Amino acid sequence: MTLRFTVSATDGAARRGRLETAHGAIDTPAFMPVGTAATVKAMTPEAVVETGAQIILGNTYHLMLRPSAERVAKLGGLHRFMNWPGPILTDSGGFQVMSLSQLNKVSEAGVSFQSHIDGAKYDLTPERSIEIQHLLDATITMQLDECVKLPADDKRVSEAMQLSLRWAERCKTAFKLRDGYGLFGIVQGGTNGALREQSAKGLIKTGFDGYAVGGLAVGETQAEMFATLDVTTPHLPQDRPRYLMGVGKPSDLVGAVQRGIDMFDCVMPTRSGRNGQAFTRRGTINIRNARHAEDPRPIDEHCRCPACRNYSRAYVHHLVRSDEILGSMLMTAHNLTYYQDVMQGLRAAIAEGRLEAFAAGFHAGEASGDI
Ligand code: PRF
Ligand code: ZN
Repeated sequence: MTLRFTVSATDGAARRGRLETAHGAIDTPAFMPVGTAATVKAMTPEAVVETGAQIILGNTYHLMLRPSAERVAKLGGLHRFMNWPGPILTDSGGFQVMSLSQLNKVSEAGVSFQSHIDGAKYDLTPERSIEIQHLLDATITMQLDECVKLPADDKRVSEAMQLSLRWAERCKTAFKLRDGYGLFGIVQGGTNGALREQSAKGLIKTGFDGYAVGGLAVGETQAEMFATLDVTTPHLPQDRPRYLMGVGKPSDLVGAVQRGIDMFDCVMPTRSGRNGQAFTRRGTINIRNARHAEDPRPIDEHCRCPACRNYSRAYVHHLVRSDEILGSMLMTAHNLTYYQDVMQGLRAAIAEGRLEAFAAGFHAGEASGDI
């Protein structure tokens, strides 16, 4: 195996593990901040490290358009380009093409689309996606897949899942084995258990270093997402990491870890932070709300982040309302720190066999409301 993954403890379906890569180790369950355009928005890499993050996510789609994979390679790869020496997982591009590009067309060969920046035409095949991720020097490369928005009928979901399986095999063939680097397959199949099982089995036959669950958090409820995980993770190998793509809010992370997920990424803490939403141990608050205008307390009394150690809600309220850059910086640092602390809490709880009590305490805290 090119990526070493060891599970040190389990609690129900949940796992406490460690993934060792060419760029460093990742304690799991892990949350990956999103660094779409070679930056975790509003954060220096040093500030990202300070939150506790051990791996970040980058995007094939954005980087192929600007500044181009070839330019990043010329400048020493993504790690050196953005000064993040740690592990980087890159998404393969297909999902972002569907959500961001103007005209796009999926065929057996791959996906063709027009850039959302200047309208220029591109073709993204499984082979080109892998080549781009190699040029970026991604620690973990994702297969190209097709993700269907829900609700959708089984026929549509099944066709996308089968196409993703054929692309998975082409990605595996194109992927160059290197020590400490890995390639993940992506399970598709919507909320249909039979399709999820078929997808997982097909991917396992091809063989990957890790298995992602894609096609969720695309319009279904949390209950439907959890039910889908319940019928998916049992079909995945115990000794390989499992990654739930594009998820989620804190309660999604807790529930998915309880169902055997090891890795997550989501724009929520960064994007909604810039927008004024702060995650706290007592649920979410909107710092733009007038009730914070003269509040001398920090966003979260129990938070170790620089925003909560040094600044009042009143000040962050003023910054965010005034569209000041520092408002985005402090809100992002806070939210990412909160997410990392939830993950740390989950890891400790699994190791000590008290995940159920941890989850109960988490939900009680969220429900208690801001005071
Ligand atoms: N596939 C890929 N990236 C993704 C997803 C997917 O299904 C999702 C779905 N939540 C987020 N990001 N390649
Ligand atoms: Zn904080």
